[in-house]
Amino acid sequence: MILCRPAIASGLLCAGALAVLAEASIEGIVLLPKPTLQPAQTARYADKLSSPIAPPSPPVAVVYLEGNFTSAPATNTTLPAKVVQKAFQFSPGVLPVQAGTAVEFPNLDDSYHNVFSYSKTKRFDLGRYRKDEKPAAVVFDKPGVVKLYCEIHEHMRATILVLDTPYFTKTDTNGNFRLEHLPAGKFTLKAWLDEKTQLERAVDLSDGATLRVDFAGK
Ligand SMILES: [Cu+2]
Repeated sequence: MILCRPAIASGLLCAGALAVLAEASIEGIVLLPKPTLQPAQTARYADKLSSPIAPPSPPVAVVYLEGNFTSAPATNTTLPAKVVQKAFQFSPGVLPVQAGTAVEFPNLDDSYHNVFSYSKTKRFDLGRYRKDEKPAAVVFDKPGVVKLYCEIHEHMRATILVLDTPYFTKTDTNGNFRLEHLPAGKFTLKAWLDEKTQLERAVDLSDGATLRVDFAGK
């Protein structure tokens, strides 16, 4: 406040800075499952591919805040809305998006891929496409789980988690997460590990404070 006093003209700027400082944050850790080895190398087509199959992405959790937000932003994440195909794997293995987000599926391999999903949340089939082709982005308009597959390479798996909230992030591979620029109030913090494992905790967020929440498992 003292810093703001000399320049009345910058009053708005100071108010903005204070509003940012007043936002709540949550940080913590989610106990993640051990990575399981997919038998991708034994896929019947493995020796016919132009390059080796990369290992699948290690497991991470999606952490998000749910509740009634009075003035929520369109989005609060820095994660790109993209699932690439690279070295015959999807990357990332899990992509959280807010409902209404358009996701691109670029092919970075020197082979065809064919991304599709039969999930109830979103059904689509991009058909076969190469590196230099650009299939249309898919808009995920309904919250839920969308499982991705490749019609050509059956070992390829990924999940898009469509969320009804702008406040979400992913843990790192050690389970650490940090959610920032959150509103104050009472909400539910959820951790999504897979379709069978979801954890949640009631949280009471205060302006300017960082809450510590650890999900130690079921
Ligand atoms: Cu493929």
